[in-house]
Amino acid sequence: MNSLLISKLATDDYVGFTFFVGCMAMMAASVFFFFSLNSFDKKWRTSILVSGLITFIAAVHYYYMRDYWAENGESPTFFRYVDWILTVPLMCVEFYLILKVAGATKKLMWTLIGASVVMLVTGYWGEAVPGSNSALWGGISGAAYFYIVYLIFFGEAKALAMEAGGHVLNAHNILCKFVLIGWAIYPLGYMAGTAGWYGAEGVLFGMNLDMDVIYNIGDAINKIGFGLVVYSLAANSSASSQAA
Ligand SMILES: *C/C=C(C)/C=C/C=C(C)/C=C/C1=C(C)CCCC1(C)C
Repeated sequence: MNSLLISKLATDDYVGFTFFVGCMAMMAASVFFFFSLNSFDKKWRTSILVSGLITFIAAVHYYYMRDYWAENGESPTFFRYVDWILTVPLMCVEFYLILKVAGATKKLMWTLIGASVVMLVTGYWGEAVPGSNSALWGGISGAAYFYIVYLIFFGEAKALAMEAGGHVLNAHNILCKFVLIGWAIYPLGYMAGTAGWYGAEGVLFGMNLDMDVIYNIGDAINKIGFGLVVYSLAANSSASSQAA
């Protein structure tokens, strides 16, 4: 095989299509975040930089995943989880960074990161290791996911957001919804891609949805959307501090 040549993409290859478009969207978002860096107050620059790093890391992984899919016609599970194990903890860092104004501790940041690593490692086990009990590992992963939801909706992170108030509270609340609704897309992809759920593998609730299409849609919504919430927080807050 000549890997320098672009593989043919069949017109009904939705998976290949979403890998391709996902790659472009992640690249465009990264350029957007990086170039906007200097237009905001200094205190927001790290947050915007992290938004750009999240989409940039995803862009590079999508470049490889697109290729992997085109060459092998199978799910690039390994690259997928390497992408997530880098980008999801960065999203946890994002919560910490915006709550720092209210005194968020590194301990909170590491607790969120720890829970996200448990969520992803157990998910990988259930998805990638042959003969593993996908439902059991998915359940453990789901527990870690709900722990994250708890911390940001009701726990320490929420208390800090309330203390910060204003634009920060507003942004925190929107990010919480991304985690509750946007991140819930992933367990659906997992169920569609592993055996033993509400149908045969590849079929979920009677719909024939491919796991990778679901994951790719989730990534576009969550990685770019998350970054845009932080972007508008920086824009709103920089604007009101200039007016003051
Ligand atoms: C940019 C990538 C993101 C935001 C990825 C998030 C991934 C998840 C929230 C995955 C969650 C899972 C479960 C809650 C249970 C089944 C296994 C996973 C790993 C798909």
